[in-house]
Amino acid sequence: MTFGIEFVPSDPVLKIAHYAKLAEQQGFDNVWITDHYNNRDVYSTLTVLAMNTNSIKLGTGVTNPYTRNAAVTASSIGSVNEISGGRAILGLGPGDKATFDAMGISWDKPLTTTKESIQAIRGFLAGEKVTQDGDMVKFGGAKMAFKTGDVPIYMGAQGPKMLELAGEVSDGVLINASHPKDFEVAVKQIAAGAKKAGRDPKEVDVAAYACFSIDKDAAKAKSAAQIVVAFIVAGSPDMVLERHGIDPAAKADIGGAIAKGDFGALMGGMVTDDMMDAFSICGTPDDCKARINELLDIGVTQIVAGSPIGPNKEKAIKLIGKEIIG
Ligand code: F42
Repeated sequence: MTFGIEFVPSDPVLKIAHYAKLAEQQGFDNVWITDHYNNRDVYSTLTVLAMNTNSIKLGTGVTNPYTRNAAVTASSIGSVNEISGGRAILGLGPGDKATFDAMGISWDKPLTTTKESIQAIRGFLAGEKVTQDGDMVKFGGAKMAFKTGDVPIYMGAQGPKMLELAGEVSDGVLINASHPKDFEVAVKQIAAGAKKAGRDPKEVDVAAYACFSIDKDAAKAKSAAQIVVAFIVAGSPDMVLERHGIDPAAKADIGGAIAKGDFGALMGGMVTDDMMDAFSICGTPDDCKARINELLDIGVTQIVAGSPIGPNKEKAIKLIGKEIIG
């Protein structure tokens, strides 16, 4: 098993570098930086992290093929790979529709676009001249002018077809989920894709990209994660809520409270314990360890501590290092 940590560059980059350095010292294997146009730029952030760390792997968690052309992505991640001495990982997903609407970008054929972009990026990273006439991604003989080195490609995926594609073509998959029930389903879909492509499913690193909150005081850990869980519930497909025995009607209530900024209602009972259990790894080190062990038994191979990590990020990173990784 490996351990990753996610940072959203809504914080200044030097602050993230401080946390990433601490995470490296505490034994984390990977740091993942999210990509949204309205935060600090993912590649600038990864570059600063590369200059401030020595061994931790550095990934986009995740970028997308709509705001950045596949050749530009290959050049950017190849640069991070060179600067970091071969520590880069490319995490790529189809992106977030709401963000693209705001940017005036139409979100057509996300699965096809992801698949064809990965095909092109693999070509660029291998130093090939890429000529491609896909449905969504086309190149007329483009080639990197420097050696990027080999960079593993991970996919951000939740849906059945995306997970199957990840099994077919990716080195790993970052799944926004925290509960064994979701991974039971996901692992089967990844394995089906791997089988289709004649691969051993074990070649695919299955990462639980989880809402994570740890503290010696379970109540503090819970209150730090409640708002994140509210957003997850509001954005989850009905099928996923039903899988966890949560009434899909709760989605509209929670979405409404988020829209009104009524955090009092969210924290005061609207986000139930069942929702916390379904959509976060949360509590004392022992609580978190118990959930992690359940996930490992099902086939998860990387645990990514995602937002909020804990009520106090620095303490939480040290606690994970000492009580869970160590
Ligand atoms: N998105 C960001 O924008 N930034 C981030 O930093 C980010 C981080 C992140 C980390 C982990 C993670 O798992 C996801 C993350 N995401 C982030 C979101 C990510 O980019 C994707 O939005 C998300 O993972 C995709 O969700 P999904 O797997 O449910 O895929 C969607 C597109 C879906 O609908 N999938 C369907 C499925 O079954 O898997 C397939 C739909 C399909 O087949 N579409 C056809 C096609 O070709 O695309 C077209 C069908 C037609 O007829 O039009």
